[in-house]
Amino acid sequence: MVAYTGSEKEKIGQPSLVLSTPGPAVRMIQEKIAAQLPSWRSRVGRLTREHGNYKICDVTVEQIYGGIRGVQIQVSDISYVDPSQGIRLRGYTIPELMTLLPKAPGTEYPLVGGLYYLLLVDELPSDEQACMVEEEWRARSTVPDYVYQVIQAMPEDTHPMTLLSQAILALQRESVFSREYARGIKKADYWEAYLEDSFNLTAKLPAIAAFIYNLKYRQGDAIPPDPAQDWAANFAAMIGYGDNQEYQDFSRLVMVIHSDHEGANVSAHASHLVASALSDVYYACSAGMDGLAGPLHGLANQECLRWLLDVKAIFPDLPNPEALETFLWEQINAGAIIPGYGHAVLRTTDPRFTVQYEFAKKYMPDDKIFRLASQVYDVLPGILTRQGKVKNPWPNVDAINGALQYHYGVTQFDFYTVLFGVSRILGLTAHAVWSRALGKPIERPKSLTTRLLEEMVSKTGR
Ligand code: HAX
Repeated sequence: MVAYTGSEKEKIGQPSLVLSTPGPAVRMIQEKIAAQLPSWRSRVGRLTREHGNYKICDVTVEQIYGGIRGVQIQVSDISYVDPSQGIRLRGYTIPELMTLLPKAPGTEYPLVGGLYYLLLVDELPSDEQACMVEEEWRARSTVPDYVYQVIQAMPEDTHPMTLLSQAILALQRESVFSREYARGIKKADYWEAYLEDSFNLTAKLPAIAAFIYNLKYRQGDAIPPDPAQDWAANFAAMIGYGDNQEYQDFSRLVMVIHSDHEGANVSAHASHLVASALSDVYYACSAGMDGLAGPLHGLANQECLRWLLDVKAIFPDLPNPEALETFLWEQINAGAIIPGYGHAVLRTTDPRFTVQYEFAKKYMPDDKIFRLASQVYDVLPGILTRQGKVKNPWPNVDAINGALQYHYGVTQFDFYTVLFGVSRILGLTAHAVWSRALGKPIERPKSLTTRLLEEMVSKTGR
């Protein structure tokens, strides 16, 4: 087995990969996945062999032109968005995860290493297993210097999401899978190399994101990692919150709730599509981040806070409910899209919104921005419902996240999607590992022309 042992301050041009044995957490996870694979492969094999012609749904012309909304085109056993209940990660709701995942020492908030174990292995980890993942991350967390140089070489006004995506792409040079593929590893073993790449990338991403933050907003004043901290708290420490237990807990919460949202949202699907060509985890995750950077997806996070601040500028003191309602109607009637509201799948308040809302009620009940976000939550769903256009009038995860970040002093809202991305890498990589483990083929649907569609519908006379 091949593993990346990490490297200290590598020079550009020097190879950084070395042969070694994987760390204990990777070995444990490999064994756990390998033990499950015969059963998974037989289940999938039986479905395709015995029920290959079973029809899941029809696709309408409206769906083809309408973003293939509602067409069931993916299988994700890692997470599922129930329209009326929200996300379940490996079957567990957000409140269940907050209770059941092993906790970081001295807090009621989970170790993200435990969540990653769950996503990969489909089993709740013990405290020891969660700590092993954290330890493996620590051991692999050194980022080669050339990645930082790529980030530094970019113009100052480059969006942080561009820097994040570029950094991931720059790391592609480290891919164990790409190197092993060139050497001719067997298809059945691809997933093990993907797992190696996934651990290396997820281990390094907090340091990369912190570097971007410090470069852009703290005059490049880097803060060294704190090896005593877990993955999420260490990230918080590296952007200046080493002494702030409350923000570290918020970081743990954020990293859990943003980690995955089933397989067909823009970032997950983009990443899956790219990996289906056997592009490695770095290529796939860089593509996923590019999708996350769109305002209708992860960038909504920053748009929400920008919008809340605009509203606050109009109502420097909190508006009374009637004034807010009038203002929101004006916005809606003028055709504005209110960021943080609506969802392509959900038909209820996003539980990822709720858990942050509860956190804010506990730790910052009097914060002005939070109270404004809260007032909007009281009024806007009713307005959107009465207007009757939006399929889901309820808030999604992004409606509130920025308000909390802002409260703690992370006021640079163009960074918010990066925070989302650091968490989402967990889901993207877990999907990639399992896609290779189950031998999923290259994804290649078929496109039509408008003329062909016109001919098809004219034949039916409808
Ligand atoms: N405010 C005002 N109008 C809205 C709206 C909102 N928040 N959300 C949807 N609409 C409008 C749409 O523009 C559409 O109008 P038209 O028919 O005139 O085009 C109509 O309502 C129907 O849209 P929909 O079917 O309910 O929504 P979609 O499935 O097409 O899109 C979106 C779902 C999330 C993209 C959409 O609700 C939106 O743009 N919301 C604001 C941006 C946002 O919060 N994005 C984050 C989503 C969560 C996420 O991925 N996070 O990463």
